[in-house]
Amino acid sequence: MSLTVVANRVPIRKTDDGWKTSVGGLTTALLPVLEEQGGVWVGMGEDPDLPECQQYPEDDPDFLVRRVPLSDEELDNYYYGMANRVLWPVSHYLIQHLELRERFIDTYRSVNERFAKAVLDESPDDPDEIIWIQDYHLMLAPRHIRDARPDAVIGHFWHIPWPAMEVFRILPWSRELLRGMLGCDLIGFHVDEYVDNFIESAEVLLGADVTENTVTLDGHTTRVEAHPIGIEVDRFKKMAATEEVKEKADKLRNRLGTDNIVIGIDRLDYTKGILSRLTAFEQFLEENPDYHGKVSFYQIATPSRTKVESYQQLKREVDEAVGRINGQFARDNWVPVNYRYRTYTQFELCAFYRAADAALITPLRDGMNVVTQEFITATQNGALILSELTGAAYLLPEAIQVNPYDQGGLADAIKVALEMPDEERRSRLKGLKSTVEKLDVHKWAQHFLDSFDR
Ligand code: GDG
Repeated sequence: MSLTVVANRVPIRKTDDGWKTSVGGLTTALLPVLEEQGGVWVGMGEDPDLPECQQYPEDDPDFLVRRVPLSDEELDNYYYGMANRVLWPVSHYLIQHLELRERFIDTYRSVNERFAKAVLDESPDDPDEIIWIQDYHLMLAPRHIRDARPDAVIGHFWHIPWPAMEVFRILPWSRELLRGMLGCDLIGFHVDEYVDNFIESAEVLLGADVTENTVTLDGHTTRVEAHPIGIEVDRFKKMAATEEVKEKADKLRNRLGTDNIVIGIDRLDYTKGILSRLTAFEQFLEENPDYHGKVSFYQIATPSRTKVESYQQLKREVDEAVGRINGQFARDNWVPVNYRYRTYTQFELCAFYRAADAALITPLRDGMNVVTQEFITATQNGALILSELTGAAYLLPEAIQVNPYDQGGLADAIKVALEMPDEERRSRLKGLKSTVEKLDVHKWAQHFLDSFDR
């Protein structure tokens, strides 16, 4: 078998020492397969220095990186437009952020066609070849590939939620998008809820024949399965146990100087529930004066999609909320909310995970949320407060589960987490760690690829 990966981005970036692979869950999972079996990675590649075809590694190549060049205007309409202003909000049930524009779908169509052409140009027409497409940027590409190469083996993994059929059908192009996806042989989602939503969408909107996990349209059958993604457990475990991380964690605790530390780590994205988390923390402080001076909330928000207006607006709202809470409650040396709008290294993130008594992970919707798994792996005795509207919640019943829209419930959960008896923390964490070990990202990739044989 050889593999063609098709993703929005390419997995390499330029450094002073030449091209290097980038760090990230997907890259980590797929590169070992490409290195071992060879293949191609097709992606948009924003770096203008990247040639259209780049062998990697340069001196002794394992695989080819094929760049699909996009103009600024195409990037605006396909990526910032259709992907981030249409498919992202609708899939997370946040339709107040939806912006429907003809130019978004027009460009999305032509860019998807271009990706499909790059795949057809570079990947061998061979029955052992697997073409594995990633995520919501590329819903139409499978159909183009199927039309040109009826015997191709095509898979797709969808990293975000698939919404309820009644929400998906809001999109004027819902049927066309579904038909595009049904060019695949196999489609993976994180959990059964999204599988069921997808199958219902195909049945109701296209009149496809469906079973519990297949969809047949125009004589072609697509299998639809849950494949929950994991993290690189061993690497995270080792990193969390290093002296460097321990020292950083101790330093952070000393610097904050409070008995209790609660953390939040997210891209600054309206799906992550950062604002409602902050107001819940504010309510917790109002209701629990005993905790004044004794608890710090440390929120890291990594800059993301900064060109999109709703992300700029969210940044202003979060800044305001942090200012309001600190303005009302800070005293002497105590700052209740420590907010950092910047990117950290994974080492630094690991130190935050280790330093925390509790993590507040409360997205309004999230396909999986792997920060949860990173926290569980790195922490020694932390408590986890987790939104029930994440894919992770289905897999992690030992977390303190909350409805992120319930501010009072969230405020109560913070108290429960901080006051949880040691023994209960340990026992919950044992269950959480055991699940995360099984979800390892290498197993995820292998399991998805093996599924083509079944
Ligand atoms: C999508 C789906 C699904 C964050 N800040 C920094 C940083 N991060 C890393 C985290 C984590 C990753 O980014 C975020 O992953 P999530 O899963 O939480 O969320 P999305 O980015 O929305 O990912 C999601 C995922 O795809 C996988 O299928 O779980 O549901 O939305 O790994 O650690 N990493 C570094 N510096 C930062 O400042 N190095």
